[in-house]
Amino acid sequence: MTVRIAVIGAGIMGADHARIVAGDLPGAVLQVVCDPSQKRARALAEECGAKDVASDALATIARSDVDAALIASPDETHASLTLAAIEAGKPVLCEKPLAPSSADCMRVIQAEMKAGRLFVQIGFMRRFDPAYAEMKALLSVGTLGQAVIMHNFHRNVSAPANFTGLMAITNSAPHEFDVARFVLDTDYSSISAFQPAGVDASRTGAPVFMVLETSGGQLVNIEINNNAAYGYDVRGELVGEKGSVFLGAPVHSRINIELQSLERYAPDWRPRFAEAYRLQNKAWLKFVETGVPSPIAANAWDGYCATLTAEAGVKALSEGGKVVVECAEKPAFYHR
Ligand code: ISE
Repeated sequence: MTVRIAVIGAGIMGADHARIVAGDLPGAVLQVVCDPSQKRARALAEECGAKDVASDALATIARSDVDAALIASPDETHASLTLAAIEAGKPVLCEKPLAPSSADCMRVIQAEMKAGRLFVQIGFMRRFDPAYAEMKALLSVGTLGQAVIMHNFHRNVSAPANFTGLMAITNSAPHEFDVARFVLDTDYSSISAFQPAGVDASRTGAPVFMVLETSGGQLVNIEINNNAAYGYDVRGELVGEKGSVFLGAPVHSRINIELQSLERYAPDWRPRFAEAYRLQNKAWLKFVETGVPSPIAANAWDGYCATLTAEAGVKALSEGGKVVVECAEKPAFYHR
């Protein structure tokens, strides 16, 4: 059975997912591209060969010719559209974050538990990145010994005009909040957040530096710099008692020119994590087909944990000092 997918949102991520569904997801068909801008929806639908276009997200999710929804609309719409998909009995891949507030994440969790089965996968695609997968594997087989510290750098070329200073924590850092939890297989106990004194904190994309403690006794540090200028650069190093492992980035060529040798940085996250997005979407399609979620994919509980940590990080930055990350008790429903 071909899975008929509706992509909700034709912005930067919706367009990327539509291209993956249309061109690199055997077993699926791009049934509908939905966006309030019909011009944008039509352009993407024509590019990808979608069967139809629409402007009403809720009506699209309810359509009888839509089997599953991929939500890539603005962050503040994610929770309500995910709830609609659960209500319609349709599996959903919801781009991060699940919701800007942990309370709205909890509404999704309660709806999914009431429905009695898992419907939701969250778009924390780094879990599928081969480098993070190798990092986690080396830790789990004991090569590194006990993990002690995880370093994370996350640099964008420049922040979009609508990016507020706090979105470094609420929009960008959730990737690290989730992937460090995933690699270390732990939760956070506290977070501290800082900004360089010499930087205008109100400036879009001002750097933020965070230090988190985990319930497993590790330290996780995260640098977010959304105006790094030189390239899209995500780095990491997992340090254990016996060794460490650096996060590698896919390099397809090295250029020798004018007495120099260089590698190019990606301009943004889409080419840097191209393989991760494709592996994530393939895992989601298998979830849609079988009802069995991928053991590594992020679910609604993971989405809640990332948003809760972001909320604590915003509090830590504004108040100073260490803020306790108080995660609710994980329901058995979400135990893998
Ligand atoms: C963006 O929303 C993403 O999800 C990217 O993966 C991340 O690198 C970027 O910082 C976010 O703004």
